[in-house]
Amino acid sequence: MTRRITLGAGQLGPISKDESRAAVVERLIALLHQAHHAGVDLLAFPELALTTFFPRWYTEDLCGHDHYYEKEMPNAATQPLFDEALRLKIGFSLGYAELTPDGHRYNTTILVERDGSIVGRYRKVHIPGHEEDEALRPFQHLERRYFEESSEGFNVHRCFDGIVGMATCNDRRWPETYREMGLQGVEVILIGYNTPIFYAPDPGQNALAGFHNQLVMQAGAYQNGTWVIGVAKGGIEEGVESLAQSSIIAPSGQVVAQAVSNGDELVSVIADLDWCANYKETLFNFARYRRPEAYQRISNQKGVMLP
Ligand code: CDT
Repeated sequence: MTRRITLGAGQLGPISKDESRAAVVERLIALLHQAHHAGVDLLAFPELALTTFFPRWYTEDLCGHDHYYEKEMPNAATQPLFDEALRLKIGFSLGYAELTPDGHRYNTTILVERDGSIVGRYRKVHIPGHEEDEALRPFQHLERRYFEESSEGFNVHRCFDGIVGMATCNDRRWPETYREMGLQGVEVILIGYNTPIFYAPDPGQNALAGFHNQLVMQAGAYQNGTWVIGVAKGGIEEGVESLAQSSIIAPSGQVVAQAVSNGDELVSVIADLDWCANYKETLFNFARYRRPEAYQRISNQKGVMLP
């Protein structure tokens, strides 16, 4: 018996500043319908999937962007997405800006099972960019102004007949992200991203944006024997070009499906979750071969100590 499920990446093209939540939810539902035709069980949507990527603009007052945050989930605007997913029996992950009742701001993703129950919530751990306006940049990346780092870590969830975890955008560049979940036996990692191709601190990296995207997710999948779905909001949004290249990656590290456009597009693949064991029980049998006692113990420190 193999545990086969169909995984999907619901890539989004740009969302303009003026686009309403209702219009975006319609686009998400259109992707759900395509997913239904492809037999998808679990569909991943991107980071901040309900709005434009607002951290590209500075507001003096932190609350200046409050209209981009969700105060509850589901809410009136997103309920039609939840209803349609339940009707079609498709589970999904959805990234959005969360403003908690006690005033905390997180870059959050929730995981919803096919029966409509919310089975997991992830708040982004690695928050990139900067806190203050850097006027010399052609556009800002103020995630560190608008989101707190979560201390909830990388948890996994038993659902979809397997073990599922989440990460968000910049998290995918850090090996700890995958390993934290790998150590909990993860079999599918869902990663939404918004990645501007122009990187102001070192534009020399621009041409490598696609390579680095693949490099980190393929390595994370292989080194932990897990499926990875990387799903983008791509295309030119409010004048800023973001990487598309949504992909589904097998536990072998191979890209088995990839978007061909930088707009709204479904990518899907039939995935055997039992294939994870081929890697988890051989080369990456952690219990047998991993040697934590031989590694420098830096994981609980804020900075890395160099010799
Ligand atoms: N959204 C997000 O995390 N994007 C970052 C951009 C880094 S440049 C400040 C990423 O790692 O793709």
